[in-house]
Amino acid sequence: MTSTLDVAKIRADFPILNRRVHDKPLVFLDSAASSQKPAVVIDAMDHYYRTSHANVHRGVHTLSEEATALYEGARRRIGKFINARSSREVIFTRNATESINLVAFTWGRANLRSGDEILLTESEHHSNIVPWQMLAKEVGAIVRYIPVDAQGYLDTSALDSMLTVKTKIVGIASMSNVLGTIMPIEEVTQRAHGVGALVLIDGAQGVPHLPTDVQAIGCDFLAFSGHKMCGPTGIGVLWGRRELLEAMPPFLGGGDMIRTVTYEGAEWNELPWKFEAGTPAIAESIGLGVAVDYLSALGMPAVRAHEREIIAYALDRLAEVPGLTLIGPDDPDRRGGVATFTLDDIHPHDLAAILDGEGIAIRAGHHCAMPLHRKLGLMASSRASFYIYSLPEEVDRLIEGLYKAKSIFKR
Ligand code: 7TS
Repeated sequence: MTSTLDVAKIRADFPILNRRVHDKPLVFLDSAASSQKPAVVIDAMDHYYRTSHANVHRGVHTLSEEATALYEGARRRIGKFINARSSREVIFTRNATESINLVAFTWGRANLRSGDEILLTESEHHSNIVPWQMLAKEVGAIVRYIPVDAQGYLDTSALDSMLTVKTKIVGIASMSNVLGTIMPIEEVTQRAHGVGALVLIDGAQGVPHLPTDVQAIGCDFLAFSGHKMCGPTGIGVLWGRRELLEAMPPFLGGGDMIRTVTYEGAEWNELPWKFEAGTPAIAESIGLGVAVDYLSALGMPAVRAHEREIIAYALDRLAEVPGLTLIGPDDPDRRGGVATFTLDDIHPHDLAAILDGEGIAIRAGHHCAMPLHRKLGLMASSRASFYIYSLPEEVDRLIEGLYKAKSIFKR
């Protein structure tokens, strides 16, 4: 297999990959939950704290100016990474979850009424279900779900009947964290706009792994997390179309998000700060800016090409294992670097524990997609997920681990 990325060189950038777990070289196959971090990101955050830390947007003093320049510089680079028209459209949040909640509780509360419909897919992460359910309960709206078929593809023919003038917003992940399906977000966006609905893309999985261009997609909101794309935890992004963000009320109130305050009331700051109440995650945003530079230098098309190769290899190797049932598409062109499966009747938690003994980290459980698991007739599944540092040899180690689990359980 010839990867389009120099994976050996990339691996040398990630200190944690030298670790041993249970005296075996670590095989980290849980990047869909959170990716590892290259030294440049760790060093940038460390350097910031050692040399330039002060609160942002506050002082006239040198350190505050340096911190503000770093913070706002990161915002600009993140905006370019997703091809935002303006960095004013890039709002820092804690994570994708908070970004989606922000839209549900500001735009949603202001615009949704009793009987309005919120359209999601059956494969959404809880983060793109629960905030909408909470909003729906509050305003009397209805949440509906576009079906996903047995192969893990979205049933776009259902859009004909499900998209109506009642539909006010469509929420869809660009890539499913369980099925791995790369979703037809451009088509869904076009058709949703056809009935006047807005579209929120949950890019928690898509943005780290696929080239993402908000102008090309044509969507209205994009939510993603820094920690799944080589950045730190505690920092996420909401991108939104400027006119929409301008019209939305703020989410949280406090310092930084105001222009003026009197004892009687307040006026809001301009974008993006209107949505950034309180002292933000400064070091984390700087770390995410560096992570975006790191991914941009590799090139997101090359990142995708590498993951396509590794998932194609993983799907081939997994298909050799008797008793293994793959969940999601078997076409690597339509699947990201996520391989979810069950193995005989071995509980995913037992399997994950056996693999951990071999130094292999996978995720077991419902992956925050309980409704999808219930629809598939499963309580839980096992998931191996890949990233820029994943090697075919690691897929081989996984397969060996699966055979070991089978022999322990005499399957
Ligand atoms: N949306 C999708 C599609 C996700 O995969 C996740 C996290 C989220 C939203 C929420 O991201 P957060 O950073 O706000 O927590 N997914 C997973 C996962 O698959 N395993 O752990 C977290």
